[in-house]
Amino acid sequence: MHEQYQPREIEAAAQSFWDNQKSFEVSEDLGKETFYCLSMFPYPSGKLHMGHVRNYTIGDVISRYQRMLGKNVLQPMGWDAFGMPAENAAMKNNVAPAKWTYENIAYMKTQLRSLGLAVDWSREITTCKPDYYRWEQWLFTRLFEKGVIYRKNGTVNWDPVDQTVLANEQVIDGRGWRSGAVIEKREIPMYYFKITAYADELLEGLDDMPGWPEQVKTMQRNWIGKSRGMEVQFPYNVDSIGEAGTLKVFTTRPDTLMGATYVAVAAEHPLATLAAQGNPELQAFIAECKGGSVAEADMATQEKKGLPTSLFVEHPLTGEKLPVWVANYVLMHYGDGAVMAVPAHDERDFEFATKYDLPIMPVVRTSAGDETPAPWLAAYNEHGTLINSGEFDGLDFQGAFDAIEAALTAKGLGQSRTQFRLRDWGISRQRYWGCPIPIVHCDTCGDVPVPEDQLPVVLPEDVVPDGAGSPLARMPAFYECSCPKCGAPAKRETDTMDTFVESSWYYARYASPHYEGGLVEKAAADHWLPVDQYIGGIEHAILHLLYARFFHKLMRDEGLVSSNEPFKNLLTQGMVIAETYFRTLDNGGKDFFNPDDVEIERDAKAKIIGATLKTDGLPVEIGGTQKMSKSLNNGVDPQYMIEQYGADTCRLFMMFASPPDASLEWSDSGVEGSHRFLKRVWRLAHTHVGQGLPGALDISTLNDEQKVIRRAIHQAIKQASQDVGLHHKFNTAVAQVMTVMNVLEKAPQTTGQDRALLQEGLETVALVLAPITPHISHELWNQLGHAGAVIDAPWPTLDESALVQDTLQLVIQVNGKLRGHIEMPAGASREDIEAVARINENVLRFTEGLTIRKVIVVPGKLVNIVAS
Ligand code: ANZ
Ligand code: ZN
Repeated sequence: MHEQYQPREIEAAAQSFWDNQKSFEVSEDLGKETFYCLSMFPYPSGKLHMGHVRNYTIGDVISRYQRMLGKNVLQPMGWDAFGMPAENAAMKNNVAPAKWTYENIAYMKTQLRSLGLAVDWSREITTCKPDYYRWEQWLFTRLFEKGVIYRKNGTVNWDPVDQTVLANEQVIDGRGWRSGAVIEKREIPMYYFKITAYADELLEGLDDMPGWPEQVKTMQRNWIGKSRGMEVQFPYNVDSIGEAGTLKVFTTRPDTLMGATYVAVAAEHPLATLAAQGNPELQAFIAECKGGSVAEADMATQEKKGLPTSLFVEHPLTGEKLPVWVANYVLMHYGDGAVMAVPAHDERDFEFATKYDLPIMPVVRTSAGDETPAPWLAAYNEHGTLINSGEFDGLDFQGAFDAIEAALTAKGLGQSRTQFRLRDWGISRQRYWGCPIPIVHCDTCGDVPVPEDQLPVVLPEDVVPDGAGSPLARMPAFYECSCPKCGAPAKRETDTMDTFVESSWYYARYASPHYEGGLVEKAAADHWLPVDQYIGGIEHAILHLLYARFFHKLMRDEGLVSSNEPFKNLLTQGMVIAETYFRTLDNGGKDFFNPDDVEIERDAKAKIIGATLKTDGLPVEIGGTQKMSKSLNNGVDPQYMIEQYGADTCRLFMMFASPPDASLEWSDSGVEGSHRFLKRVWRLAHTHVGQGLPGALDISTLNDEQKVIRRAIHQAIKQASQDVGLHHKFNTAVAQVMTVMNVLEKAPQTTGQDRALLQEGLETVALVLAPITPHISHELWNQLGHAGAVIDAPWPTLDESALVQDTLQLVIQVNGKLRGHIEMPAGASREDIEAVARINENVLRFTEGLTIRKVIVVPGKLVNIVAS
């Protein structure tokens, strides 16, 4: 054993041992309990960042721990390899996205390997390869035939200069990111997954998922957004053109119907189109609304604007005439694209009515008892007793809901309805680097799914996109084909799928990654699924996790998997954060400096109070800790850390600095501290091993001091088992190991028993650390005399008897003041304790001349003698 801790050698040796032994390749072992541990697979962006390192370390610690419990653990890894960054890089560097992606994968794989992950690399998946996306296309054709996927027009951002569709994030302040052109909305045919058909199941399933964080479930519930309400119809009659009909609106507050003072429709609403005929001002406004971004977040925050039409509708109960407005805050794709506006009780309507001087009519009594309308300062949106509502006055929310529903139903002008916020999932992307949609358009047969024996539709890999439209749409070699049904010349679909599709089912493919007979091999899928532990960032709380849950149900309904949900337990790891430093530029922008280039000054409490740039010595502003990112220039390169200190130090620091779900603040001194600790462990083991391994420990003949040491060892096992097994609190488990190390370093080493006890202590340290710092544990375990590898050793077992304390130390107080200690057998009675305390020499001294009035005994803790 080397005297020095040399992580580079130890880590290389351990890793090649695992590789040679194929230690982490697993198969369906029916004799063992399975554990499927999955970390969200990375996008191959170029190199690992600290967020990856944290994510994969957490997953690895859990995997290795579960293996030590005797389970058959599957931990796979792969690449979420389609997507826009590859196209952007391609345009910048004039290199094909495929080449760029495969090179990144190769490099990032060596990085991941250097972390020493217990990954079954034989199951590696790369989503941009035909052997993967072939099954995505296969599923697509099945779902298309079933009607779960359908085609309809969808709205996209259209860049009129580049002649291309842009993603929401490519539209900046309403303009194309490359061309700077004002973006238009365009309707084009797209494919949709009917996720709304599963809305109820996706919502209700959440009630039965105790292994998911509450916060994530709440986010999903809100996203699905089930609202119970009513559809209300407002009759109209446009004399000028002889058109009559009803305007349908969706409302969650039918109780406020008598307070509706106008109705508003979206710019795309047919009534808006009708009203705009011969009204150039309205036409211009509608065109303006149709421009801009389609992102809903922008719609919610933009200034409310509208124009009146010359149209009126009739109130369904009173017959009163209400004006029809076109308003930018009404969304065409929610509800019915129209609202009944109740300014007194809805914030958006209130803001709009105030701006355009429309009447405000309160119909719900506020908690302050207000019944009079103006001048209100805000809408009152709570439920309450109805006022100003004629026959409905005095009713509460539910009473009004029912009564108004009855009144509307009687007239055929309304009925209750449940509405979801969730919309069908449009998956068509007019991009190159994605999975081709397996459809052929035939003039006679329409949209024909590509037959199974003609799959996959292979994406050509040698294309360099130029940013102007989809390159596939300009490649006859790709799109020219014959109709699978009638054989006539036909055109292949040139859109590709949203990359969220690939990540919606990859976890299932890992069960049988090389299977060629189908998307999954049923037996393998049933063996491994559902995933026992899924780990990833909170940023995926909504879309990815919802789509994956949806896909699981689609696969279930295709008979591919047997479970209802894909991920039993979910751990959302916190962010990796670091200090930021910047200077404000003349144009108001910020110039960020890497923390490495900044000299900092701290106060006595280690709070940063000043910072200067190393190069010029001048002050920089302190921006506080924020998520590590390129734009804030506060990233730390994992590669550098691994080269400098070794993977074990990085892993230990990450696990020790905070629990996995909290944010982790990067600290160079924390990394150094972790490194020093591993050196201490090494040093103690080196000294111990150097003296030859001791004989067996005889626990029946331990002296008191040895018992205390052994208690510390087993206390740590107990605590660490709970921390890791029940709560994933690796940080406190590491703290336990540190406590044991303090004890072991001071333990006497005179007798054989002393040395045998240190052996037990060091073995415990190696085992408890094994999931966290697997390389050093691998080496220590062998050095401590074990022939087998530590990965095959079981998690240490607690010896309860070691925790039993024969004697306990009690504090002695006289009148509440500490006056000494006594040792008592653990099972001593109150009477015995009191008797011994009374004759203690300090007690005698401090009670001299006084009368003992009372003796308070807290067994195991203290004796307080009250004397006066
Ligand atoms: C009248 C009313 C009175 C409303 C009131 C609210 C409060 P959720 O809960 O999200 O489902 N709404 C309906 N369709 C809309 C659309 N296409 N664009 C914008 N807003 C729309 O919201 C339902 C409420 O959102 C509906 O209830 C409607 O306003 C509005 F005191 O109707 B409410
Ligand atoms: Zn045909």
